[in-house]
Amino acid sequence: SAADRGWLRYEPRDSLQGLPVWSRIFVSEWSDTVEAAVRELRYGIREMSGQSPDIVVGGESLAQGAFIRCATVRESLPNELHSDLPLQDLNEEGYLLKHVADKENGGCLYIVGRTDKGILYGAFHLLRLLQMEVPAERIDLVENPRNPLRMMNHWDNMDGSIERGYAGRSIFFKDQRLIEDDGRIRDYARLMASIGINGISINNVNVHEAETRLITAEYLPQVARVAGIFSAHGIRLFLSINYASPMQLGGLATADPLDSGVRQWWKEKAEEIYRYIPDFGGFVVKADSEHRPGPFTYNRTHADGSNMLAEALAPYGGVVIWRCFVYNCMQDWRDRATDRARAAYDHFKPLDGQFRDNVILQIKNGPMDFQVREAVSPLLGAMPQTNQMLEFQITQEYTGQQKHLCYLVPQWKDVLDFDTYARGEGSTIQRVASGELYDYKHCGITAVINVGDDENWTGHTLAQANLYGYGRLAWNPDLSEAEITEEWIKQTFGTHAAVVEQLTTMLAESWRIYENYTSPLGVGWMVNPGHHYGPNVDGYEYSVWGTYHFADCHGMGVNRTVKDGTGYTGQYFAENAERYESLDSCPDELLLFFHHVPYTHRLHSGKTVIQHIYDSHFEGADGVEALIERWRLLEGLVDPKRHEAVMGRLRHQAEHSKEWRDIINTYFYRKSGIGDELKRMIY
Ligand code: BDP
Repeated sequence: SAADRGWLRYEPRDSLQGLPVWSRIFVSEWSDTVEAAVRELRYGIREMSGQSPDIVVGGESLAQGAFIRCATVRESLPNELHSDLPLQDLNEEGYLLKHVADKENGGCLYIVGRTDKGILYGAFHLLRLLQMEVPAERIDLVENPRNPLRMMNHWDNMDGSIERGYAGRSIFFKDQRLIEDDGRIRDYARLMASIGINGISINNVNVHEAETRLITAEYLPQVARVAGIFSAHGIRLFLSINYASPMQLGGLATADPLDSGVRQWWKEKAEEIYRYIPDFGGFVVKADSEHRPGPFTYNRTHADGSNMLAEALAPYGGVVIWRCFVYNCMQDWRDRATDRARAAYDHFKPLDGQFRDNVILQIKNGPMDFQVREAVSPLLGAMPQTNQMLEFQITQEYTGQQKHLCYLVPQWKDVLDFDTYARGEGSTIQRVASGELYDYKHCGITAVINVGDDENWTGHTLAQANLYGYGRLAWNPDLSEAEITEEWIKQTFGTHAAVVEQLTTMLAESWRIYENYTSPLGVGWMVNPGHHYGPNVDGYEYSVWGTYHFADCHGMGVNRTVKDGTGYTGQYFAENAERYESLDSCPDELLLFFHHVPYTHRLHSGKTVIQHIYDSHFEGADGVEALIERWRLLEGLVDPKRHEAVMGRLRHQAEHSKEWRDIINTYFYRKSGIGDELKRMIY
C-alpha cells in the first residue's frame, strides 16, 4: 500500500550486503503467526541486503550452510542455545535471538520462542537490530515482555471520524461499515506487532448508536475479519461496548446489572461474539462518565456493573477493561468544593477487593485528563486486591494535536518511574502496571492511539516517535529515553550521525518547550473549550467541567491540600502526601496543581511565580525557533518530502507558540499588575 513505512523502512544497508546467513530461513512448523514472521524477515532482508532468502519449511534435517532458523522451545535445538541462556525462563511471549558461529558455513541465527508469538517478536527484533546496523554475529539476547497486556485504544467512530484524531480518518471504519480493503490494516498490524502490542480496541470509548451494533450478527463477520489479521500478528481484538446494549439491542426494559434477564442477555451475547472471534480479547467500558450510561442509573456500584460483564466473558477467557475516568462533568461552578482530581479515587478505592479476577480497572496517568503536566493518579497502586492497568494518551489532544512537536516518552518515563510508596520505597507505577507489586492476574498498559489514514499515519511524521516509544515502554518500561529515541531515529531516518544527533536533541527538548509556552507550573486547562487547541486562559474557568486555575489579582493555583484545600493530597501514600502538602517540598513543576499562591511566591528556582511565567513563555517560543534551526541542518540528509512536511509543521508551531506566549503573558500581567523584570512586553 501507499502508506509510509514508519520505522519498518528497511532501507539498503551496506553492512548487510552479501552475508550468507541471509540465504535461507528455516522453520519446522507453519502457522499464521510464523508466516507473518517469516514474511517480514524475507521482506526486510531483501530490502536491506538485496538478497531474497529461500524459505524452507518442514521437518527434514537441516542442510549445510548458513541460515536463519525460527523455532519454538519444543524443538530439538543445538547445545549452544541451551548451555548459557535460560531458554526455560522464556515466558509465553518471550524469545531468544542468538548467532551461532560456524567456520565452514558462515553461521546461523536462531530465533527461538516459547510460542509462535515469541518467534514473531524475535523476528521484528532481529530486523530492528539490522536496521540499526548491529553486526549479526554479535547478536545474543533473551527478551520477555514486562507487561502482560500491551494495548492500544482507538477512539474511532463508524462514520470514519476519530474522536481526538489528528491524522486523518479511521483506518477501520467508513460510512458505518468496516473498510473492506485490508492493505492498510495489515500494515498497521505489522507496525503494532513490531513493538509488541498484543491487544487493540478498535472503536471509541464513547459508543454511539452505530457502534453499539458492532456486537451484532450484522457486523461481527466484518469485525472477525479484522480480528483474524490481528491474530496472525499476536494481537487480540477488543471492542468498546455500550453499557445500555441490552436495552438498545435486546429490547429489554433495563440494563440493571443485577437483573437476571440482563445477565442472561450478556451471556448469550458473549457466546455469540466468541463464535465469530474465538480469541476475542474482551470489552472496554466507559460507564457513568460524561453522559454515558452505567450502573449508577440503577443504584448499583461499578463492581456490580463490571462483574456482570466479566461473568459473561469468563468462560471464554475474556476480560472487562473498566475505565476509571468517572467524575461529575456537570459541576455547579458556584460550589467548587468538589475537586475533579479526587473523583476516580473516591469512586473506586472503596471497592477494592469486590471485582472479579477478569476485571481490570483502567486508570489514566493523571487524575485530571492528559494535561502536559499533572500529578500521577493516586489511585494507581492504591488497590492491592483489584487488577489495574495504566492509560496514557499518545494522541496529542492537549499537547499540540500533532501540529506541534511534543515527544511524550520523557513524560511517560516520569510516570512509570514515579514511586507510590504503596509497599514502601520502590513501589513504582511501572511495577503496579506490570503486576510485580501486587501479583495481579491481568494488568498492563494501554494508550489512546494517534494514528489515522494520513499517508504518514500520525499527521506529524515525528509523532511516529510517540507511537513507537509507547510500544517499547509497554514492552519494557526500564528502557531509557535515549535507547528508545536512538532505535526510532535509526530505523526511521537512518544512521547518519548528524541526523541522530539533531533529532535526538529535538525530541528530548520538545516536551519541555511545549510546557514552557503553554499553561504554567502544572495548572493545566488553558485551552480553547471543545477542540482543546490553542490558548484560552479562562476558556474553562467558569464552566461545569471542574477544571479551574483560580487566578485573581493576588495569585493563582488550586489548593488541593488537606490543611485548607480540597484534601486531594491525602489520597497519596504518606511520603508523597507530605511532599505535596507542603509548599517547601512541593516540586515547582506541580506547584499550581497543588497550591494556590501569590504571584510573588518564590519558587525553588529562585524566581517569583509571575517572573517564571514570563520567562518560561519567552523561552518556550524561542525553543521552537531552535528546533527549526536544528531541522534545517538536516536538509539533504532527510528525504525532501519528509523534510518539507516536518518543516511546515515546525513553522506553524513557531507562530502558534508566540500566540500562546503573548496571550498567557498579557493575561497574567493584566491580572497581577506586576511587570516583566526584563521589560520584554509592551503593555
Ligand atoms: C477526554 C477527551 C474525550 C474523551 C474522554 C475519555 O476530551 O474526548 O472521551 O477524555 O477519556 O480526554 O473518555
